[in-house]
Amino acid sequence: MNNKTISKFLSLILRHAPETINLQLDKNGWADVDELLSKAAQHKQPFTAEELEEVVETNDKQRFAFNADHTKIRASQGHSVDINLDLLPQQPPEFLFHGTVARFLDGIKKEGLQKMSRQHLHLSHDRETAVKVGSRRGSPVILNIRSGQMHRDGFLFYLSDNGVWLTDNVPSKYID
Ligand code: HQG
Repeated sequence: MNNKTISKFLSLILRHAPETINLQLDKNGWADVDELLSKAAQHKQPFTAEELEEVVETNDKQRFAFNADHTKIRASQGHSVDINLDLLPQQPPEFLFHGTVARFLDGIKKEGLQKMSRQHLHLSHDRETAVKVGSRRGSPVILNIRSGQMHRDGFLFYLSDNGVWLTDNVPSKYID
């Protein structure tokens, strides 16, 4: 397997479907490295510890991370499986942005922004990124979130390793 194939395989196993090779992730998303190597080989996807080290080190988006002694590995974000990344709460900027589309605005006005099927609600630090997120669904509508005020009011914010701001929900009174 070349580096790209290994990286794609790791995304599948560590973010979405560890059961494909009968692997268990712990509650924080970590997999045992020896178990990953042996189960991948059993399922005809063999790669060595050295190749794994190289993929983690050279990955363009730094998608994966080892623990301190390199006995465990996990994806840094992007999970569909229910794990807790254990990120520490951070102070957000005064304003964050959320890109959505007009057909969701009634619901958002009524219930605020909800995380829907994901583990967190995703917010962007700049308008440009929010425009890209909203454009996935049609003509983008950009909402300004008063994240500084939310933080002062006790709401928790987290910053993913790839720069996405995460929170649980945004009540409509904080949306401009
Ligand atoms: C909307 C991609 C009605 C919300 C992107 C959004 C992002 C409501 C949709 C990441 C609502 C949920 C996340 C309410 C929220 N009533 N609609 N009360 N509250 N909504 O995909 O933010 O490629 O779960 O506005 O780049 O669009 O996957 O969230 O439109 O960072 O890595 O419900 O996904 O990254 O949709 O996208 P999503 P999102 P990846």
